[in-house]
Amino acid sequence: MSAPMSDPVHSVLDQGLRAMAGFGGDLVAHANQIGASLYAPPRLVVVGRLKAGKSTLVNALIGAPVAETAALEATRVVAVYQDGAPSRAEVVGLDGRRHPVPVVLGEVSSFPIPDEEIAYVNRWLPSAAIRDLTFIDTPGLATLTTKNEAATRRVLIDGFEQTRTASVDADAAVFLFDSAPRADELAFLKELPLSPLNTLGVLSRADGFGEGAFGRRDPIEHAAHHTATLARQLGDTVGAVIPVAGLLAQTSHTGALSENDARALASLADMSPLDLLDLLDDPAPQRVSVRVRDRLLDLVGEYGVLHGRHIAIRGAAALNEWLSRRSGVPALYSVLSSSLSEFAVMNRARRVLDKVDNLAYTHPARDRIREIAHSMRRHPAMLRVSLLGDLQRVIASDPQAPLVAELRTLLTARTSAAAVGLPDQATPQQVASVAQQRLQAAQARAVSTVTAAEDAALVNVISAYSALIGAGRR
Ligand SMILES: Nc1nc2c(ncn2[C@@H]2O[C@H](COP(=O)(O)OP(=O)(O)OP(=O)(O)O)[C@@H](O)[C@H]2O)c(=O)[nH]1
Ligand SMILES: [Mg+2]
Repeated sequence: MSAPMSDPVHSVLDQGLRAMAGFGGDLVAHANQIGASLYAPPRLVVVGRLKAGKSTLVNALIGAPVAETAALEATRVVAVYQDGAPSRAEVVGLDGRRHPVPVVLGEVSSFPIPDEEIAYVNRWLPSAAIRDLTFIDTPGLATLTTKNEAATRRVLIDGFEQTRTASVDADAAVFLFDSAPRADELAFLKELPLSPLNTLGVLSRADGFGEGAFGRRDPIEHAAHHTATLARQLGDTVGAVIPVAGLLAQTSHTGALSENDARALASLADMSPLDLLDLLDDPAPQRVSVRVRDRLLDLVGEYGVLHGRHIAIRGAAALNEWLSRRSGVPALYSVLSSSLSEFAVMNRARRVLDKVDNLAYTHPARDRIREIAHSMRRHPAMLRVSLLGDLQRVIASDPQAPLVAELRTLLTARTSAAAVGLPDQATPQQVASVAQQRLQAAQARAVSTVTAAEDAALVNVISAYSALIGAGRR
């Protein structure tokens, strides 16, 4: 294990694991193994309907064309992309066994075991883009190809409870919709063992939203407008919804676009939109060859052709910059690296604690391990980690419970004042006084709660208000 981190949550867990290793014997190996997940980057899984644009988005985020996105080729297995050299891959079987897979010219060749026996594929490649966050691409959820859906379910949901080795241990999720979410997708979202603060909605293929590129409204603006409605509908499953055109970002971020492409696109700049629309459908176009036209469509889609041709006059670099900005991926990235990462890190802390608990069930030194788990949990720095777990469990048992809003406020507030619903300029005494009222209300509710999840959550909510009262007195 490396030196303790400055982050208080990490320090608490690190010290606990060191104490556990101090008992010697096989506990050294256990502590190291659990510690490895503490120091690895949090894991973000990309899920959604078949062909929603998941692999395209993963490529755009990684900045390399590593995930399969061919129009006819669906993603068949769960793939975990992490930073590491040399570029290599291994298949993890449902039985937990690992098999190395040859990577030739950046491509993973065939798998040594049948798809049905694969839990996921680990893929390492040297890339700064995945240093702080590991990305997981998944087969699409669909009614037609239930085989693909089964592969995703067993590592995210079923795997979680039954065979823990087959779980990819996601800490956060990006859920892609390319239109209104379907009932089965919403059901899947609810089953994910993650809180809404760890889940981000993406309205994908935004460049084709509504009537598409040649419609009356700009599809990306239209999609942005629609995300507000979606965010309201999905409030108890996702924290926010962002419109994204992954294809535009994939082309820009992977360096797929050449100066020749920009020139070809610029040569269409003087056409009227109607003539351009004809050219896109024409089996024998005049201005450019079929091959060039189809390549442009593959690279930037109809939207990129229609609007990018004027930018392309300034060259490939300007076009790249425009594509990236228009794609919405930089905006997505900033959410990923701020709030979503923060909750992902907290979720991972919770997984570390769960692993210590599990060990206490099976190990002969169970009492000492349990004592360590207790002392880790009791540390004030761990309160937010507990509250995040409470949020997920309370929503799972009753999404309408009043505690949901209270937990969310406590978890997302940036100041003590905001944590009790006061404006930021409130004095510490005012904060303490409202916290006192909330504390009493929580104590009164603790007598009459409906579910075990609420019972457990109220204990932590009461601790949170007590801490706010204590801070106000100081
Ligand atoms: N116009 C446009 N096309 C996109 C976008 N994202 C993906 N596509 C296209 O949609 C098709 C499917 O994209 P993928 O990224 O493979 O979708 P997926 O969700 O990974 O699909 P499965 O793995 O089969 O479930 C490809 O032909 C992509 O080029 C987008 O933002 N805009
Ligand atoms: Mg895919």
